[in-house]
Amino acid sequence: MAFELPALPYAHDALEPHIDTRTMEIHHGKHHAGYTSKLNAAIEGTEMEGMSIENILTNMDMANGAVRNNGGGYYNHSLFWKVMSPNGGGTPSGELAEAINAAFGSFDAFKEAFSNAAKTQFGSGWAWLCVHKGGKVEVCSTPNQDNPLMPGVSCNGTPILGLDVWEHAYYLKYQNRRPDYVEAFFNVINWEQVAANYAANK
Ligand code: MN3
Repeated sequence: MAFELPALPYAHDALEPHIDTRTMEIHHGKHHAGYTSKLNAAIEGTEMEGMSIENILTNMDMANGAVRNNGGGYYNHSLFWKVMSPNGGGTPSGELAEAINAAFGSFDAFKEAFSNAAKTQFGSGWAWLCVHKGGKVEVCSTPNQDNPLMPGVSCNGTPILGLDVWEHAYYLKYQNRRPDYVEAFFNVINWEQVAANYAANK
């Protein structure tokens, strides 16, 4: 069964003014849709057809550029839409907050580490908050559509929060001001979803 573009869990304009409507329309309807259809084309007729996206990425041949780029793009954006919400922002609570405090000392220190990962990723890529088995969390970044599930990537664990820092994610509204986009992202983070991701993968 082929992968399908997941529906946005809110309207295109729901994240205004932090993420603008036109960017959401193009980002979901063109970019994510493109990764999805190209992933399907890349795995059609191979042993990967019918596997879960997590299984494909965890076991992939990193030399397979079509699966690496489009499988990463499919997975990364599917996570990205879910970890944002028009009712987002604020700070996490419960065991996720405890794990963040254990790793970084405070929420503000986590925010600085995550923001720095996003701002200093050269060119296109993603910033991540990942969880390791046992519950420890870590911040890292990856280039292009790579992610921590893939073998040999500089960080590992399971992504529970991701931020797209490709220019297509912010250029219409923020132009070259990536730091302003990163700051705005914190107003829409869906911490309930991130906590659910943490609980499911710790
Ligand atoms: Mn993108």
